[in-house]
Amino acid sequence: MIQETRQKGRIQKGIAGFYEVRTENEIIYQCKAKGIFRKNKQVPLVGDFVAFEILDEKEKKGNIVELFSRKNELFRPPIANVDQVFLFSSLSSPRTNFSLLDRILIFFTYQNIPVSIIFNKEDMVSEEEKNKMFAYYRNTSYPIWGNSSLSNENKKEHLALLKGKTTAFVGVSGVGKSTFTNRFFTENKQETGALSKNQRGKQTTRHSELLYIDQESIVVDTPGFSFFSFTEIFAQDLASYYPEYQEKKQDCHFLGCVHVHEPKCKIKEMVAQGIFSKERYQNYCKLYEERRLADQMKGKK
Ligand SMILES: Nc1nc2c(ncn2[C@@H]2O[C@H](COP(=O)(O)OP(=O)(O)O)[C@@H](O)[C@H]2O)c(=O)[nH]1
Ligand SMILES: [Mg+2]
Ligand SMILES: [Zn+2]
Repeated sequence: MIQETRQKGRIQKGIAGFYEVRTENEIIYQCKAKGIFRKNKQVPLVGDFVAFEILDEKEKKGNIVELFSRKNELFRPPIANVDQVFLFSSLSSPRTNFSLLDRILIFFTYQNIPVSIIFNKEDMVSEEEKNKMFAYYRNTSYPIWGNSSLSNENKKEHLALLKGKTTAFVGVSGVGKSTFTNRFFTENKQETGALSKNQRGKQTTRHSELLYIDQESIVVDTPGFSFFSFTEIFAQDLASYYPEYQEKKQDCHFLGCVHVHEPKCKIKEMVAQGIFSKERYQNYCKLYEERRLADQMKGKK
């Protein structure tokens, strides 16, 4: 007799059309997604909350029949329902690319996903160098801290920050995301190590999966990326995704000030006073110009 029982769960892993769905009781079912999703152009993502029908209870096989609405989705890597992002960068090898880091920050700020910045490999630099790097984000509202994934220092504090949330670890390759992740697990370790120069002979494609510290505290170690672009954000709106500029813009003389060429601009004043980082501001101006040209191109089409 075929018994169809509906259950709820969350996709923790997806490989080649199969999805591992985990229930609240921590039971894992191997599921397929029926054709209805293809018709609706919906693709189930890791992190999705779903309903599925049990096809075979003994073999733990099922069919996903419904995707519940998403709080958010990341595209690179594709994950749904992220509560926060830990954005990793390293103080040394590879040294932080601030312009790239800003782009990533803008994207998550745009998506309304809280981001903390972790400067890893602090064991490799002097206190002075570290402070210089930290100064780039002075007086922004992003939580930011230094770390060495090689030590277990502050692990308790990190666990407290991860508690009850789904956290994605994001950042370019080689900054220590997987090493950091492995501190919280005794099994199912993530592969770590620097990429070879030509990237041959190394498995570089990995699937993101939900890793459960406990039933409510979940981390996602993501493969690195080195390029980040966004097309939805207009030049005019760019400064809205710099929290410290956004907070002060009402003190600019002109309404709709974008803090580039306008006189009596509060942001420029604060940069000149050294309250905000000059480098971050210069990178903002470059990005503004890049977006402005892109908007112009779009307008001409
Ligand atoms: N010195 C130092 N090396 C680290 C630290 N974290 C990771 N590494 C090393 O950096 C390399 C890349 O680490 P990995 O975790 O694979 O980076 P991922 O690509 O971001 O996942 C490995 O050789 C790690 O041992 C750290 O805090 N300090
Ligand atoms: Mg890794
Ligand atoms: Zn301004």
